[in-house]
Amino acid sequence: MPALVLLGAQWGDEGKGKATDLLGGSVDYVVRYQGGNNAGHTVVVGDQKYALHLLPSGILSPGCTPVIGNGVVVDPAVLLSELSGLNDRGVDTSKLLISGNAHLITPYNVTVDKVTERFLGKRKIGTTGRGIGPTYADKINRVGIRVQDLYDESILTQKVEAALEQKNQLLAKVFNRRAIDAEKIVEEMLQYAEQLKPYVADTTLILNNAIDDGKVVLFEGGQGTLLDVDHGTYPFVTSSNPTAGGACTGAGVGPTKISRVIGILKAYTTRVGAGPFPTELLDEDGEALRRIGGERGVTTGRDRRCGWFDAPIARYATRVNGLTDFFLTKLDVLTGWERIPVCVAYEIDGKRVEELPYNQTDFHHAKPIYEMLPGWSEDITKAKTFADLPKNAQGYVKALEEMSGAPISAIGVGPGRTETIEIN
Ligand code: 2SA
Ligand code: GDP
Ligand code: MG
Repeated sequence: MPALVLLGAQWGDEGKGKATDLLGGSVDYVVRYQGGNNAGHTVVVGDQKYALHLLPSGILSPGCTPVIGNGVVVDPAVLLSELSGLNDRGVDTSKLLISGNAHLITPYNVTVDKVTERFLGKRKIGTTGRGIGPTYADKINRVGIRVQDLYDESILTQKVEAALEQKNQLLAKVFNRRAIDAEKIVEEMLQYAEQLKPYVADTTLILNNAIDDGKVVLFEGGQGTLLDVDHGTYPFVTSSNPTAGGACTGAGVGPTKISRVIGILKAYTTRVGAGPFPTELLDEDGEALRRIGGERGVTTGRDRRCGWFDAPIARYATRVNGLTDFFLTKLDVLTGWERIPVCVAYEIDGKRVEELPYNQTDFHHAKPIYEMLPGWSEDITKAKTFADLPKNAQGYVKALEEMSGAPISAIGVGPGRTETIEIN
């Protein structure tokens, strides 16, 4: 098992942080390959709770080298404050590696993100406001600033000036904002250069050598499959590729090196931000899932929208990621419902549709077709094996496995490291 990917099978917040942390002990490198500090991963270790945004969850496993790959967008101020927060709590962060090719989120990217959302009003995406989309836009427009640029002041100045040329016109003419001063931005970015220097490395070379040496490398996705800019519910997506292919481009590792792709799948569904969500519940069941599941954004504190499990989404995730297996999380949250509805297909314009439609309008019109599964009332948080689960909980897991197209290899029954059932 030299290299494996762990990613979200739905709209993010499936419990990837906990799953990565769980594997951390047997993994040599944990690599973030996309996104930035829009991610929010909660990891509970004993009585300690950690909220990670930019750093890979592997930073909490002492034997593991955490890596920020080239596909990530890095806000240097956030990174340094996350590192010092962990250091204050006794976590050793000295092994961190950051790709010199990763792009930097600059203050003007954050400004553009916020003013664009305000400008869109009712049509807004509901971004996290962390500058993610505008930074990736600069990358694709070839006016991005990379980590390596911090070490050449003249290049950095030229690049910041080039990036601001168009933006300042846009800010003035469209958003009625004052121009941003390139010199001030360069000055601020240079402040971070020395502090980040010890971590900057050729991460692609290091990771490929590690895999060739038989080391175990885990690629940790942020967000989820349906937030993918290519395969998600566009335009209500993030601006990167959380799907499995993103691990290759976002870390510089070929697909032939990856032998396992784990999809993290919540036993129900949540989403943060705007966009279609067929099984969304706007009633007391939705409120109960939010309350019992603690469904609140780790980065922005926004309430997550909640709904029942959606099997076409899980099948879609299996297909576009080539999933080898699933970790099913938060099964404990469903304890207490007499009957649990599961969406098995959609009705679109009067027709039954089994698979997630590629057409945006169709997905907006999709009505869930539910199958009712019997619930359970016993506390399952102490279950250590599949056999410890009540019959109906076993039946729920088996039904989801059958509908989702890949085997379930672990089940989460609580937020703690040990509250997991592993299935061989
Ligand atoms: P952005 O900021 O450009 O990436 O926003 C675009 C869309 O992507 C969604 N998005 C997320 N959805 C779920 N979880 C995310 N991370 C945080 C968490 C979210 C939070 O773990 O709770 O705290 O609000 C995440 N990051 C981005 C976002 O809601 C937009 O729909
Ligand atoms: P991520 O973005 O995928 O890493 O997920 P988040 O950390 O944003 O959200 C998942 C939340 O569920 C966190 O608060 C976790 O501590 C919690 N969690 C993870 N697995 C389980 C589980 O099996 N049961 C319960 N009750 N909580 C879980
Ligand atoms: Mg999250």
